[in-house]
Amino acid sequence: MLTFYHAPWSRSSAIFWLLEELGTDYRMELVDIRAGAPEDYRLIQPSKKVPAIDHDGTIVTERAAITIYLSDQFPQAGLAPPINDPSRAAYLTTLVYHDAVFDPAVSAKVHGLSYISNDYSFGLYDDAVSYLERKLSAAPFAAGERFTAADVILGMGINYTMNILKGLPEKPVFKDYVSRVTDRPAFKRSQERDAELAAQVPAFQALFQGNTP
Ligand SMILES: N[C@@H](CCC(=O)N[C@@H](CS)C(=O)NCC(=O)O)C(=O)O
Repeated sequence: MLTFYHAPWSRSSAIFWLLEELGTDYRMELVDIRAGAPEDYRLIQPSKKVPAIDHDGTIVTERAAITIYLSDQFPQAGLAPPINDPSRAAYLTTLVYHDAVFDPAVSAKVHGLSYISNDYSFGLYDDAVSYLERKLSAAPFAAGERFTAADVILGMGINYTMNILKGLPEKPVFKDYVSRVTDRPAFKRSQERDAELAAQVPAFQALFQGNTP
């Protein structure tokens, strides 16, 4: 049994997309992070955040770890380069880079944090933007020539940061990448369902008044 702890329109939406790509059966457990997750959820996720998964009693937290774990558990989906494949290095690097560097650097930027690179492990926002621009100009996907689970995480991150948060310049290379990786049935399916789930969340209901998806 695979249980997915999720809150719509949150960082766990990337794992929702991943699960749809994998095509495996799972049970979704909604966590109302906007109202505050119950204290006992800390036994699943120590910071009471989503996503988390429970796979036959094995709990995995953190998007990068969940992505690596699930893509290796369900290799038939072909979303993870095998251990000896040269593209595995870029695959793993992208997953961890997205969560440990890009995501916090963007948060620091949008919250106006002023700092020097050496003070924070994630370094500078401008360096992250330049790196991703170079990387995605050199190859169409995060790990090279084909779509992998790393594109679920990076694609969701760039899409959200550029199009919703407005925290990333709308460079053609980013726009083309987002178009390439989101033009997939699993992305569209998970996004449609996520909007339906968001409409049930009291914190979002004002947004939906007269405009229910
Ligand atoms: N490092 C975590 C971050 C997850 C995260 O930030 N989740 C947010 C939703 S966007 C959350 O659950 N926040 C609820 C809270 O902090 O109470 C990961 O990558 O999985």
